[in-house]
Amino acid sequence: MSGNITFTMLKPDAVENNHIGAILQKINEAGFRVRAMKYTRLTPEAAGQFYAVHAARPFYADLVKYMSSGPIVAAILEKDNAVTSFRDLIGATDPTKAAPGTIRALFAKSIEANAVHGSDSDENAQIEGSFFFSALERF
Ligand code: IDP
Ligand code: MG
Repeated sequence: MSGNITFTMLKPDAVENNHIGAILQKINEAGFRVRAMKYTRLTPEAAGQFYAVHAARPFYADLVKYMSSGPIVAAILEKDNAVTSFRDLIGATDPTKAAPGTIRALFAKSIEANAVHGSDSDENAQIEGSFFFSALERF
C-alpha cells in the first residue's frame, strides 16, 4: 500500500528566481496539503549527508555545492499516493525531458538546478522529512 506523505525541497535556483509562490500554487492545485514547511539553507555538510546515496556519482561534488549555494524551502506534503503523485507533478530529472506542464518543465534551469526535489519512496519520504523536521514541527 502506498503512503500519503512525501517530502520536497524548492531548490536554490527556484528560490533565487522567485518561483516559490508559483511552485507552491502548483503543489496546492494538484491536491497536496502542507504538513510542515521551512525556509532554510543547507550547509555543505548537510547537503552531502542528504545526498549521501549519490556519493559515488560524478555529479555529487557539484550537487553538494549547488544545494548549499543559497536558501531552499523544505516541506512535508500530504496527499493519497503522495510519492508517485508528486513525482508525476515535478516531471523527469532533466527538464528537457520533463513532460509539458510539470514543475521542472516550467521552472527548472538545468538537470542539476532542477527547481524541486521529490522523495522516490515512502521510506525515503520519512527519512528525508525527519532530516528537516521534528515530530513537533509536523501538523
Ligand atoms: P531526482 O531528483 O529526479 O530523484 P536523482 O537521480 O535522485 O534525481 O538525482 C538527485 C539530484 O542530483 C537531481 O535532482 C539533480 O539535482 C542532480 N542530478 C542528477 N543527475 C544529474 C546529472 O547527470 N548531472 C548533474 N546533476 C544531476
Ligand atoms: Mg532522487
